[in-house]
Order: sequence, then C-alpha cells, then structure tokens
Amino acid sequence: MRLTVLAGGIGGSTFLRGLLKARPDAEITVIGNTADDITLFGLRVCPDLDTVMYTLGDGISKERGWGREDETWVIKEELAAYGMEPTWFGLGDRDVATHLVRTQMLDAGYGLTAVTEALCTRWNLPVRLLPMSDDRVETHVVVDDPDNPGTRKAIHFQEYWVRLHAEVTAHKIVAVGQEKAKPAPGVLDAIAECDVLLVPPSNPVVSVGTILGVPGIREAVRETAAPVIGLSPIIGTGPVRGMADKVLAAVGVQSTAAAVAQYYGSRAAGGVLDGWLIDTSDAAQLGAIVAAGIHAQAVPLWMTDETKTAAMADAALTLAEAVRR
Ligand code: FO1
Repeated sequence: MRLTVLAGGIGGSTFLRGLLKARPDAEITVIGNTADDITLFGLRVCPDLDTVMYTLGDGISKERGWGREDETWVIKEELAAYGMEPTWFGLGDRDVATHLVRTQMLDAGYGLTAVTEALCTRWNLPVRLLPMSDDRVETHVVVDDPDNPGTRKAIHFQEYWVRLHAEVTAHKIVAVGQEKAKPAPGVLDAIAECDVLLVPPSNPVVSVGTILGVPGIREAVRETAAPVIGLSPIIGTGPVRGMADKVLAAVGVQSTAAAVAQYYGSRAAGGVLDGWLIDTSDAAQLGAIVAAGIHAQAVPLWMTDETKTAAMADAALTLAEAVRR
C-alpha cells in the first residue's frame, strides 16, 4: 500500500511512528514542510525535515521532541561568548553537523531534495522524505513592534515561535517566496499515485497550510484518486501539542476540530478533505463536519503512546476505505 503524508514537525513525526506501527509494510512518502527553515550563522536549518528524520531514525531528543538525543551545547555557548545573536535558538553540537552537511551540499549546487536524500541515507529512514519544494519559502509573522508603538514588523516564524513562545498577537502569517516556489521533484507524483493521502495532526496553518500553498500542490491533492483523510490537531479548544491555536487566530479560524476541518474544506466544495477524524470528546461536532461535506468519525486522538497513535492511523485508513469513491 502506498501512503503519502503531508507532515510538519513534532505532531507529524509522532503520527508517522504510529502509522509505521499500524502499517509496517506500507510504502510511505512524507512531504515535509520547509517554511520553518532558517539560516543561522551561515547554516541552513530545516526544523521540520530534521524532526521527521531524527524521529524516524531514532536520533530524536524524546524530551524536547526536536534536535538530537545525548546533545551537547558547546558551540552554542561559544557563539554566545562571542556575543553572536541569536542566542534564543538552541543549536546543539550534533545537530550542527547536520546543518554543516546540508549547507555544504546546498552551496555545492545540490537541491534540498538531493540533500535530504543524502542526510536520510545515514538514518536508514523507513520512509521517503521529500521537502515540499527545493525553492526557499520562509514563514514570517507580522507582530506589533515594541520599539515603535503603533507600528508592526515581520519576524521569522522561529523568532515568533521560539523566542516569543507565540505569546504576542500574530496579525498576519506570510509564507515569503511561496508564490514562486515549485513542488520538489517527486512530490506531485507521490500525491497522484498513492492509495491514501494523510493529513496528520500538524499545524494546519504553518505546516500543512504552507505545503498546500506551494503552487500546484493543493491542486494535486484535489485531483488525486486517493481518499484524503485528515486528523484533527485540536482537541476541545486547544492543540494536542504546540501552539496551533495562536496561528489559527491569525487566519481567523476558531480553535476547534470542526473549524479546522472547514478551514481545509471538503474536496467537493473546493477544499482538500474527504474524511476527518476528531477526538471522542468532540463528538458533538460531527454533525457540523458532515454538513460541510466531509466524512467524519470520533476516535481517541491523544498520541500518548505508539499503540494509541497506531490505532488513530488505523482508524484513518479504515475511514479512507469507507469514503473511497
Ligand atoms: N524549538 C524550541 O522551542 N526551542 C529551540 O531552541 C529550538 C531549536 C531547534 C533547533 C533545531 C530544530 O530542528 C528545531 C528546533 N526547535 C526549537 C523546534 C522548532 O522551532 C520547531 O520544531 C518547528 O520549527 C515548529 O514546528
């Protein structure tokens, strides 16, 4: 069975571990979000690609959910001693090696797809990991400028997320460069040729939204013969993890399972979803989702361990067969 998954960082990676447990023999292609990427100290950092790679390659820090296990921070300390900014982004020594390899290959003219394939070779990934695009797309967030009251400024998503903990109002989310970006090699085929396309509980705006926003990708999702099944990243009115609710507000979407389903939209009504899984505690929202033209089911969605996540993945694949046209 060929499965394609549009994944962000931590939520997407956690879901993928459950999917692999549920379907160990499936051929899985992950289309990873690259709009979180940032260049720091001359190094290109790809947080969502690295989180998938480290998680499925068993190198991830389980405590942090990002970066490496058994990490040390000497380079970070030395950079701070030189007064180098930013100091708010945690670059671990092991992680820096990944960024050195990536940056060296990019500078040699390789595209991000080839670089990602080379990095993943070391990690023996059980999936094929593709960046959404080889072109640069960077999410920036428009916030109030504390130094000039009454004015606003755009900051990199990582500064909003890591330095400001998404605690300030995001007036606007802008994926810089997205309109000129092209889907990376293999991305459109992976969407057209899979048996089921899955949208895991990643951030619908700055992870899945930025993938769908690459010209050609949303259209390919709408046209694929495969059922498109999503899992809600929101339970109750809060995100399963992370701060999805903060960026949903920026795009005027309520932080509920039904509102996110409507944000993605049913395929029949011009959106991308055929089916949507919500948590059992949100079952009262099923009617609204079905009324929006999306098949829906309420199952436990807390990814507290791999067995529970595997059950969610299984439920998504079962719903896919139920809605297959
Ligand atoms: N997240 C943090 O909250 N603090 C950090 O210092 C941090 C560093 C970091 C370094 C490499 C990397 O791949 C990810 C890192 N993240 C950090 C997570 C990152 O901000 C998020 O994984 C995504 O960008 C949002 O999904």
